[in-house]
Amino acid sequence: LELLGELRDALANDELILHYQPKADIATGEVHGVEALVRWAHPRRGLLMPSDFLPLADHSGLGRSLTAFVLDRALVEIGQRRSEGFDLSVAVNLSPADLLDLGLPSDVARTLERHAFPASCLRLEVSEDAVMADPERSLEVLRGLRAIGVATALDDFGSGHVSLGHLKHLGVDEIKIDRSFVLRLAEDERDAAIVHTTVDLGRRLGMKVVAEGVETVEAWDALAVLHCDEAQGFFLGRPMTATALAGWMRDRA
Ligand code: G
Ligand code: G
Ligand code: MN
Ligand code: NA
Repeated sequence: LELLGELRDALANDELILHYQPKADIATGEVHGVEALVRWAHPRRGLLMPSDFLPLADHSGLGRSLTAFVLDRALVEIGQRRSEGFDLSVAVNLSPADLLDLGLPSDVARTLERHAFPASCLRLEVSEDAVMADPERSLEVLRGLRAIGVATALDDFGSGHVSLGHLKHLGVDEIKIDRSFVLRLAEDERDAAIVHTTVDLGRRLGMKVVAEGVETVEAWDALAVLHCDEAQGFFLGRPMTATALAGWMRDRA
């Protein structure tokens, strides 16, 4: 409860910061995208991770404000990287409340316009369980996002309750395979079977497939054999500040 009051203040006092984790094309090794991940630089408790405060935000009606903050900040910081010549798109995670709000697409469109940030360089990630809270309305919101030119991704795929029937109708542009299937991909044939099938499913449905939680060269190589499109994980890079990202991109070039 104390933390809830502090979280409201944190949004106002600029205590929330973003780290960015790179995502690479597996076939070429090129990095053209990052995912924005929120942290709370708490004045007394230190750096808090999303699991420390997102549930609180979601259960106390702060989900929409949090997303608005993260989207705004991400477009500013990645907009700076883009103006320095880095060809980057950014993925922002939506809160469950965003998917219940039919006004989200017009809010996002206004924010893009305000920052002169191309809609095609923004991707919005939704979790399976946020979608399942109200699949019909989520579908409508996702449709609205596509209509303004923003791509969508289904996060943590395989770990929640989205059925293949829902996947078929959602029309997301990208599936992110949950890291629980990727961490031991090179050692566990069952994980390999699941990843292989998901890559195939995504391709047949016209969706890009991204593996998250790629920690080792073995996992990376296995994903290359399976023709997975993109990889995200500690093997490629840890989440880092926007400033560190500029240096990281320069070092890779
Ligand atoms: O950074 P970390 O791995 O701890 O993130 C854990 C979870 O928090 C991830 O599932 C991610 O999707 C979620 N998350 C991270 N940043 C944001 C954010 O800005 N908004 C929302 N709604 N979720 C986020
Ligand atoms: O949206 P999502 O929940 O997937 O957010 C990614 C989260 O996963 C972040 O909190 C990030 O720190 C974490 N993460 C990113 N890469 C790896 C990885 O390679 N291994 C593990 N265990 N966690 C990762
Ligand atoms: Mn995500
Ligand atoms: Na994820």
